[in-house]
Amino acid sequence: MMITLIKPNIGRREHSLYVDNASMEPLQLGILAALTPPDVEVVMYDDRLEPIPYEEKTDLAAITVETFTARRAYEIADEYRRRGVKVLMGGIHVKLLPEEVKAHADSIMVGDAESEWANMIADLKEGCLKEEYVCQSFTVPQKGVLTRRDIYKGKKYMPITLLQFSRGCQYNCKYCASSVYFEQHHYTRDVGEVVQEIKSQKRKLLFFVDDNIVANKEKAKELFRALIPLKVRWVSQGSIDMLSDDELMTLMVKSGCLGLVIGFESIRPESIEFMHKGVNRRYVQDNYKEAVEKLRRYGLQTWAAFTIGHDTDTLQSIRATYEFARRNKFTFAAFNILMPYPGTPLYDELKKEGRLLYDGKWWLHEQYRFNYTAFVPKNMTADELTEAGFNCRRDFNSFSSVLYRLFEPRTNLRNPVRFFTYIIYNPVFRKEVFEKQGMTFGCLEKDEEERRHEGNPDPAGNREEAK
Ligand code: B12
Ligand code: SF4
Repeated sequence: MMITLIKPNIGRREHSLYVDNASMEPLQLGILAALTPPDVEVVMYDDRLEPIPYEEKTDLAAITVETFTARRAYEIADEYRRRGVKVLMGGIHVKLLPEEVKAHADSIMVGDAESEWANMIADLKEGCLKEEYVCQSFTVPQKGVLTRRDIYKGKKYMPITLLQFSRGCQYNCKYCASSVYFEQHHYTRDVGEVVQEIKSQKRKLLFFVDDNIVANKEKAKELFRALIPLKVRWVSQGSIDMLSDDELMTLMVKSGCLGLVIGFESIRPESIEFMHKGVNRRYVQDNYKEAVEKLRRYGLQTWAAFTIGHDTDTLQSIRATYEFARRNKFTFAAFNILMPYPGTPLYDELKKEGRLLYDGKWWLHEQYRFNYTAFVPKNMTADELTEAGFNCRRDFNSFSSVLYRLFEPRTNLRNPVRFFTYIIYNPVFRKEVFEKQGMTFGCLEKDEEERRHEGNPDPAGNREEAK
């Protein structure tokens, strides 16, 4: 028996599927492979990097679905089903909108797969796959499951190992899909198992893809203590309230942390209140002066994440956000347009107020494009917000800004590793600003047809076209 695991792309850029130059290994598929009994063969195809060989014989196509990849995931699912192959879908979007996904799948799995994957395989073997598997969340996730990384071999991924220490987050920022998925819970893995997972592979550069690695500060300290002897370097995501705990920060740095994605979200206290981001309340008061100073003192290279388009934002305040990020010489920054992800309080609120665009289902709409505004903002038009977001990204990643931000002695110029991290990744993200803007969701049937007939087109060729 064989299972084909699929990671869908977002969509198309001009006439070819977008090729992501900076793709990372899809952790969820490595976990699904690890959960699969040895008598079942597993192959994995990553639609971001390679064509999907629909003609290859398989017993099940198991597809991971996020909201922004849903349209493409459905195209892939429909093609497999047209060929008589059974399709199973799982992932965040499945939990957010199970009924929508069901229309494209023989079976769906709702929630973290660990509790139901083996049952599903037993049913598949018996030929009685259920329409729906509802998983239970374990207080200790991924217990006894060592990610199978052999499925990534031979694919052009970034040389960084993805793993998790924890899942979820207890906060409830109004726009956050993860908060809905995990029902405002935070679960931590067994530290010994995390150490074992790190030792089971060769890389020293790690990405903990936790929603918030410091959501439980005492558990995080336990992890950081265990990381110190491993001499690894790592990055992750964390909420800004970590800065209130000096012991935590000292251990974090000692354990090899290079930097974190931190949700600054807004420089306006009223916007922080509007989005229910209580963890930022204290830090926004002095315009993050204390926070930025502390991050520099600890020598962390920060990826500052902002969301723009809140009812309290104006075009001027959005521009001021960009200026704040440049002035503070953040290593990287994201200026994400506020997105109404289904299932979030933000989505429900905008729906109630009749402010959703694209029939309320931007992720399926033919006219919707990546990084476009999907709702009617209060103090500007949707187009103005889209343009303001693009301008922030373009200007923050401009050559003059990259040069200006480099000269931060305690972070970007702290040592050769920091310097190279800065110098290598800033151009990658600059390129992404232009390549991703306006990308369609999904792939036209015509393109799919072309890809099938072309056999195995060289992804580098597509990349040339996408420039
Ligand atoms: C790491 C990460 C990234 C990485 C990608 C890493 C990679 N491998 O490519 C980076 C930083 C590049 C990234 C980018 C983006 N991301 Co991101 N990302 C994450 C993060 C933090 C972790 C994902 C992960 O690996 N989780 C670990 C695995 C093990 O968990 P899992 O996927 O949930 O899988 C479990 C279950 O869902 C289930 N399951 C999953 N798939 C399947 C499939 C089947 C068949 C079955 C049965 C079960 C199953 O079982 C798994 C094991 O328990 C999530 C947050 C989150 N908690 O998911 C956001 C998240 C997925 N990202 C999000 C977003 C919005 C984005 C961006 C669009 C942001 C932007 N504006 O640019 C971009 C787009 C990416 C792109 N393709 O260009 C949102 C998506 C919201 C949504 N509703 O879809 C999330 C949920 C964050 C959030 N707080 O809302 N991201
Ligand atoms: S702190 Fe981050 S992960 Fe937690 S709910 Fe808010 S946005 Fe989501």
